[in-house]
Formats: sequence, C-alpha cells, structure tokens
Amino acid sequence: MAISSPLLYCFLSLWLGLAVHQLEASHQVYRNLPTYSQLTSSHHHLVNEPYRTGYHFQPPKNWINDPNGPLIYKGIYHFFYQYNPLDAVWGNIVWAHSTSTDLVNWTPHDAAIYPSQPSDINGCWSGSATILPGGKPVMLYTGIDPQNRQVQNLAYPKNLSDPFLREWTKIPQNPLMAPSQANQINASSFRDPTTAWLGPDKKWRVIIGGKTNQTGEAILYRSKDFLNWVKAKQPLHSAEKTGMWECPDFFPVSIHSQNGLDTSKIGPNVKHVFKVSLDNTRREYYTIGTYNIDKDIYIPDKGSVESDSGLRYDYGKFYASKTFFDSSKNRRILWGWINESSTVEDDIKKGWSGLQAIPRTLWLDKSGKQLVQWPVVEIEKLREKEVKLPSSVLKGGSVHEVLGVTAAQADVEITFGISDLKKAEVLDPSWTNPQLLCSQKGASVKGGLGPFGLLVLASKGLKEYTSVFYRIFKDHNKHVVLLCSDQSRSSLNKDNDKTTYGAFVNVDPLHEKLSLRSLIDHSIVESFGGEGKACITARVYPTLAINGDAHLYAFNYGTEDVKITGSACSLKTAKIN
Ligand code: DQQ
Repeated sequence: MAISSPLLYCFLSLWLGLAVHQLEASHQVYRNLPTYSQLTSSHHHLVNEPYRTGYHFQPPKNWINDPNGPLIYKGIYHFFYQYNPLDAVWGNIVWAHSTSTDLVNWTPHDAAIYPSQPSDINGCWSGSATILPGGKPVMLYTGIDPQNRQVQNLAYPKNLSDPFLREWTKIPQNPLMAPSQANQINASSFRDPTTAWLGPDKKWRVIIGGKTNQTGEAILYRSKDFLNWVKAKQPLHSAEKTGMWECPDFFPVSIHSQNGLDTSKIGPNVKHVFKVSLDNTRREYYTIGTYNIDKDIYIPDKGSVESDSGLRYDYGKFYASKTFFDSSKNRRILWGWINESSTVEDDIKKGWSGLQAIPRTLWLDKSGKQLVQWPVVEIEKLREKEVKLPSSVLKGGSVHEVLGVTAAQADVEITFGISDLKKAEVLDPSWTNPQLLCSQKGASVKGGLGPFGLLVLASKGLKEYTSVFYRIFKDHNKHVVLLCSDQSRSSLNKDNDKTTYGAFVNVDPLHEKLSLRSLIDHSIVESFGGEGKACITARVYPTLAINGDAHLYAFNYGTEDVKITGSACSLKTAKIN
C-alpha cells in the first residue's frame, strides 16, 4: 500500500529515531518489537528510487541479509531473513517473515523470531527449518546470549492450523547446544545450523559452522528426540586454511534425475553437496562428494577444490545461501543474499540495503561434476511482451539494439552460434583465474571469438552499460569458454564497487549450443551461462540508464561473425512485500 502522508512519514521517522537511541543505550538489545506493519507503513515508493527492484525480493526498507529457514507448509512457501527493523546497516537482527504461493509474489508478516529469551537476547542469527515426521516444521537458529556467546536454539509454530505460521514459540530448554570448556567450541565461531537429517539409526543430525584456528569446520551434533543434542567426536567435514565456515549447507542430489530430494535421503543413486560461506573472503564454494553414514563424515570427490577458487553457485555477488526441498514440486530450491555494491553512506541515504536472488532450482549436472541452476519456472509468469529475435548474424564489431522491451525490468535469453572456431584465441597456460582474465580482457578488448553478449542497463549513446559476454579460447584440442560480467562502465557514480566477475563455463561450443540468460531488474543483473552451468550476479547503479531510459543491446566486438537467436521479455512488477 502506498501511503504518501508526509505527516505520518515524519511521525514514524521520529519514532524510529527515538527507538534507535534507546537501542544504543541498551547495548543493541531489541525489546518491545513493533509489528512489521508499523515498521513498514511509512514506506512510499518514491519516483526517485531507481534502484529498487520490480521482482526481486526485498522489504520496503532497511537492512536485510541471509535467507533463513525456507520451507513449504500446506502449499505455502515461507521465507525468513535476517533483518534490521531500524536501519539500513546490519544490527538488531531479527527474523523477518514473508509468505507466497508462487515464490514470486510475497506477503509480509510480523517478525517471526526476535530477541525474547536469554539465549537470544543479543540477536537472532541464521538458521534452518527441518520438517519433522507428520509434517511439523521446527527452526534451529543461532542466538546471541547475554555473554555474547553463539548458541543454538529451537522455535516451533504456535499454531499448526495457521498455514501462515505467524507465531513462533521458543522452548524453555534453549539453548540446546552451547560452547563450553568441555566441548572446546569457540563461542564466537559457532553458528548457522543446517536443516537436520535423519540417519538409518533413527538419530537426527545437524551441522553448525565453526572453526579451530584457520580450519573451517562443520560441527556435527546428533539427537534422538530433537531436544537433547550430543556433539560428535569429529566434524562432518573440515578444511584447513579456509577460516570460519558460515551458513553451511549439506544435502543429497539425485545422480539420474533433476528432481530434488528430501534432506534425509541416502542411497546408491545419490551424491551429496556440501557448501560453505567463507567469512574471510565473503565468497562461497561447494563440493560434490559422498556421505559415509557409518563414519558420519562427508568426503569430497577426488579433484575437488576446497576453497573459493573451486566451484561456486555464483561467481558474482551471492552469499549466505541456503537450499530447501520443495516437496510439492519435487525440486531443491536455492536462496542467496545479494549485498549492495554501493557505499554505506549511499545505503543509508536510500534507506535500504540487500536483496535476495530469484530462487533457483538446482540439480546435479549429467557429468556428475557440478551443479546446474535455473530460475524457478514461476518467474516466467511475469513475462509479457515477448520480443523474438529472428535468427540473424551479428557481424564482428557490431551492436544491435533489442527494441520493444522494458529494458530495466526484463528476462532475456540469447543463443550464440559459431560456425568457425578456428579464430579462437590461444589460451595462455597462466590464465587460470577467470575473474582476473575477465578484468584484463573487458568488454572493450577485441578478440577473435568474442567478446560477444549483452549490454544491459545501457544508456542511449552507451555512456553507461553493464556487459555480460563470452570469449572462446583454444586450449590444445579443446575449447575453453569464459563468461564475464563487466561492471566497469555500469555507472557514472565513481563510488560503487565495480569489480569485474568471471567464470569458466563447462560447455563445448563445437557440439553444444552456447546460451546466455539474464534477469535484469533496475540495480541487479543475474546471468546464467551454459543453461545454468555458471551464474554471475552483479549489482549496478546507473545514473542515466534508469527506468524508461534503460536500453538493451546484443553486441559482438570479436573479429568473427556470430549468429544469434533468442527472445526478450518485459517482466511485470511482482508483489514484493
Ligand atoms: N550472518 C548472520 C550469521 C551468519 C552471517 C548474522 C552470514 O548467522 O554467519 O546476521 O552472513
């Protein structure tokens, strides 16, 4: 609802201002939690807010970070997230809550979990949902206790007949897991419980992120009743020199099908995925491997790289991600937090910070060596005004405008056909870091095969644009495909972080089609290369290419011609809280 009464706005900002003072005086402890509607009713969509999104999840204002406890219950999707009800910077963290029937349109509810017990009085940090037998959801989450120790708590829905699960109750036994001298857990490195899974011995297992010195650890606990948890002697997994493991995720994937699996599924047709978010670098990585249930350890496949130079869900901005099993459609869905690339000062000025990526379905690639991700199919409901790009040749050195779509809010998919791969540049053996390679060979650096791709959020005359493009290299008998997202020209504002991102995409351009899909939404560009084999998300803040002044182009700055076909759709605005 858009309220435009300046008086009401003044009143609420005054009231919030006062609350901030009280808060500082009380050591960031947040009491007397106002309702969500009280907190957000002062919002009115200003014309002068070019960076707010049309279909990416965000609350009307303030700071958001990690996705928490996603689940489906009685046909309704629940999404919780780390939220600061008072400010556009991190702090006073509660679990905000929204629900949806389609993962696209969202209705806000009051905060679900907020400081109210000693075991979480200094903050309610990240956690996950587990669906207990009989379909009952419970949350395990990290609380910050009066000594600022990180402990694990349990909350459950007060009323299971409410499909919106609006009220959550904390059990008096909290915390269920806490650091101590005996268990040698570091009280400031013990957080973010995963969804629990049930072993064949009828015991529940959960992992919690931790570290010992610079060794990242997935601390394992077991329980018969979900209340009494016993720490296992060894972690489920650990890796040296990776630092603190935040938001671990551990789940099975099917070897033969794209269907998702319940988190407790084990068996011969199943591999496991292990993901962590590295506090040291603010990047994530995952490996694919085997869960040895007898030893209760996870073993990454041979050749796995245990650092953020290994496999990543997303090679741009994407952090603290979490999956859940959608039992209604048999798929596993990934949520991820997309931070800003603007300065804190700008975030405070605009009054908000942080987005969620469009939820992605994910599955194991046919090769068994990586995951594939694709935006949930429901997002296609927002498509309107599809513009077909008839098969045409994009000559070397040319730019072609895609007309007829709202370029600031669009879904574009283009396939590139290369008839002659002979002109591919030879890959230097030292070019092993795709991000570095993309920043050295940005969109304006001519090559043989490439750069070709899209110029998105581009101003007329190309003073501003974000380029998402491919380059193809020759490496002995094979070809290497590089996908880049180059933000260096994305905004005339010099203060933004404009890091160039890059990823190698495991496709063979000789035998497979080479496609690129980008979801463009005012200040975010999510790109999917190789039909979801490599994803790159960027945040950009154009000053000219905003709303109706944004344009979309296909380009080819290589010497060789490239055939293109595809389509672009305007996307309608979703109901985002
Ligand atoms: N964010 C939460 C922590 C988590 C971190 C606090 C990751 O639980 O480790 O807001 O972004």
